Amino acid sequence: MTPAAAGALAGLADRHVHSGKVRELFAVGDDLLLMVATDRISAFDYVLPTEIPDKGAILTALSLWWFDQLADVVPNHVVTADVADYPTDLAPYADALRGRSVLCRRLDMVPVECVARGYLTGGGFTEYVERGSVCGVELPAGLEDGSRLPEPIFTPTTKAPVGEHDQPMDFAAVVDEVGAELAQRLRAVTLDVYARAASIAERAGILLADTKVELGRDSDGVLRIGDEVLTPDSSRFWPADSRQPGRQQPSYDKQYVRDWLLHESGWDRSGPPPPLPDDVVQRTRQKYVDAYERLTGRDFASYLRTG
Ligand code: PZK
Repeated sequence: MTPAAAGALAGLADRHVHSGKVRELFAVGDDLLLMVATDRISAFDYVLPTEIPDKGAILTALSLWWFDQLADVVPNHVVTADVADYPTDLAPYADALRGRSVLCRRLDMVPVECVARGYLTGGGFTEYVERGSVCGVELPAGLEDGSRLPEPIFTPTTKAPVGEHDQPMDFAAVVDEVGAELAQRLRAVTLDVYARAASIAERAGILLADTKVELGRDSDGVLRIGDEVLTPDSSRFWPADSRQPGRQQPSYDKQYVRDWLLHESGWDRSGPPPPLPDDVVQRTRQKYVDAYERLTGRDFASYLRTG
């Protein structure tokens, strides 16, 4: 976001309801929310001091495209992403919101982070090494970091407050939290979303290692998918042609950032990270554009022009 665009949003401060590391949420009347994706990027649990131009718009475009692809699997919270259709009191902010925001129904969110994994890595791999299972799902011996799982699994976590880490839950803990009927629906929907998305991504030469979805109920009690879906911020994408089980797979989007921070910047990880050099910014921006274009088959420049 340009400083002017960020400044323009200051007028929405009194309706601000939630800040994520890279997104902001505002109330629009009693029944709607406005989600705004910024150009901020996080790495190693820090929000970096440098933004990635267009990142918010790219991830918004990708998430909207996925919502369409998933519409017959699960309904979603989107009302409109066309700023011309936003309530008139948002008109002063149209330029700051265009392309990077979604007007959505306010849902009663389920207090469980719903994760599906088709490959073992990250916290799931750590848990497997320690206990032979992930979220109570027993797995065969001998799996490595990056192994494909025999079948995709549901690995829910608690929703930790900002700054804390989500904790794995087993299925019984989900039942305790939301009841048996909803727990079963959460698992089924999450695995259905994963299966549909993994098959679409595979056609684009991208492996979907795992994905996190946020579900909630609308005022009629209908379960809908909220937040953003299947972006590199909520999912792990790996290039299908270079997976090497037995080591951590390079991140599709953030690898240049991580490599520069760890090996070139001189940062010692004891405090906030330094600003990114422009070549790292530009190469990272291009990774987000590539992911959008490979997955959707659409041209990002034309999304910027026409929405
Ligand atoms: C909701 N978040 C996460 C945190 C963000 C988003 N449709 C909805 N109804 C009710 N609550 C939420 C949503 C959505 N989406 C999402 N927290 C609450 C979050 C910070 C910034 F943009």
